[in-house]
Amino acid sequence: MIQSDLDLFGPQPQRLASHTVLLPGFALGEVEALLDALRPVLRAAPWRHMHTPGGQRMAVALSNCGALGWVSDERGYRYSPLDPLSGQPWPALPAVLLALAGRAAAQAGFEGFVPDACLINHYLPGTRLSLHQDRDERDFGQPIVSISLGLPAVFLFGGLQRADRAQRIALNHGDVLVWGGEDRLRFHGVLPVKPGVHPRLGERRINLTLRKAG
Ligand code: MD3
Ligand code: FE
Repeated sequence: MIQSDLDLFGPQPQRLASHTVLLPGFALGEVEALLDALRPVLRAAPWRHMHTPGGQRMAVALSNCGALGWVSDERGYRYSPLDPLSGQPWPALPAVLLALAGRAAAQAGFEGFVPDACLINHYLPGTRLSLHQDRDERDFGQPIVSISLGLPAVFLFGGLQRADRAQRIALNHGDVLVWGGEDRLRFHGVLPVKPGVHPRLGERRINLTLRKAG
């Protein structure tokens, strides 16, 4: 078969670990619908920098939508039904996000994924996210679906121990990553975003993570 025949089907899913699948460009056809859905979410729940329990201002700005949103303050990390800025419930999870997450999860082998939380991260050039585990969700048996938009990033995909050697994986505009099972508690992070201007999003990277938190 010649190369152009393969390209007709686009890049293929890549299994990065036993229960981690990268779906290159999976969200590309829905970028405009996603951005349209995010606009009112971010109007109601604007970007903010939270502080770690230790008092450090986080470099990543964030917001949330869905029944639960991830928050951090001097009392700790947790999911909350209310936006601490407005005192109101977080904006609802847009249907386009819910549907995309369900299709991506199914493609990666997790049928029936119904997230109740979407953490929205905002990176300017130079912003990084240090190595951490996601363990504030109730059921680690549920996968997480991540959608990357805007400037590319390199994520660090580590092991179950902080000191385990991390793989470096490029995450580009429109890529979707799904991980669950035994990979759910791997340490991971994002290297400082390189300076650049994305043709659609400008000087930023946005990452959406869909989770079943409650
Ligand atoms: C999970 N966000 O919000 S998502 C987070 O790009 C978070 O904003 C990052 O980590 C971001 O908690 C990364 C993609 C990702 C990559 C590797 C992982 C999630 C992972 C490895 C193990 C578990
Ligand atoms: Fe994380």
